[in-house]
Amino acid sequence: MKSKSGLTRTVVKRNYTLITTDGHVPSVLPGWRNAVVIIHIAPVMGGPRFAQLSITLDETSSGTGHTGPLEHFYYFQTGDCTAQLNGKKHELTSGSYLFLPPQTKFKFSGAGKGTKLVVFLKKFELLAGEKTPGVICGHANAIAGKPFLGHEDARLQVLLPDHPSFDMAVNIFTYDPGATLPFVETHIMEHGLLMLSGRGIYRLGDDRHRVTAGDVIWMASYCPQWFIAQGKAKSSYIYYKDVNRAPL
Ligand code: UGY
Ligand code: MN
Repeated sequence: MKSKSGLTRTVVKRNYTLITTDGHVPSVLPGWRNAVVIIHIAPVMGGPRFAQLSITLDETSSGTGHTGPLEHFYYFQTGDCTAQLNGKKHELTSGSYLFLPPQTKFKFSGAGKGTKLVVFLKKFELLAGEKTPGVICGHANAIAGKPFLGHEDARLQVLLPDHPSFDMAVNIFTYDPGATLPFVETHIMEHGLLMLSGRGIYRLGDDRHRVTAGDVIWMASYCPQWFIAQGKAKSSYIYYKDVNRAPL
């Protein structure tokens, strides 16, 4: 979309970024062909310890590679496609998700036009005494939303096992209109977030921003954060956080 004002809701600060769709610029990601890749969050920003991407595919697209020392998480926002993981086939539809541990060979192909993936990448940290988790292929519809801290109007779907062998969590938070994060959170975990639907106000640090579907937010460790859902429809976001590891 062409701007005649030079204005944007995008904000880049030391302890958070809000990235709105009007500023997106695709980049090339090795291994991905005929795909629109947007890298929203990356360590080069100076704070994040992970990366968050969106990848849009069509019938001609493919993505091949090897996770190496990284873990990959893919959430299928819309569309469908086939993934071959270490040679084994998985059929993915809207709402499917994949967790790929280090040393996993992957190939994505056979996508429908407009298939959209949200991707989180992180260097996996093995915890002494634990095993590296295996591949997980799941669907958000199979994960019940549980009231967050007892609040029935703000429900959390926890997509990955709550187990110390995992060093990342990915959750979907769904709010009824008017529901809020119950308090202003300030914590060591950092977040990467994509607004999936709805709209509201996000408090980030000392600021408050209008947010809507398609917006991406990075919250640094200890960035104060709070959300209220606005409008007549439910609001939801998918978000990443680093978990289960010692600070030093
Ligand atoms: O898991 C979380 O820290 C979550 N409650 N944070 C958030 O939604 N900003
Ligand atoms: Mn939080």
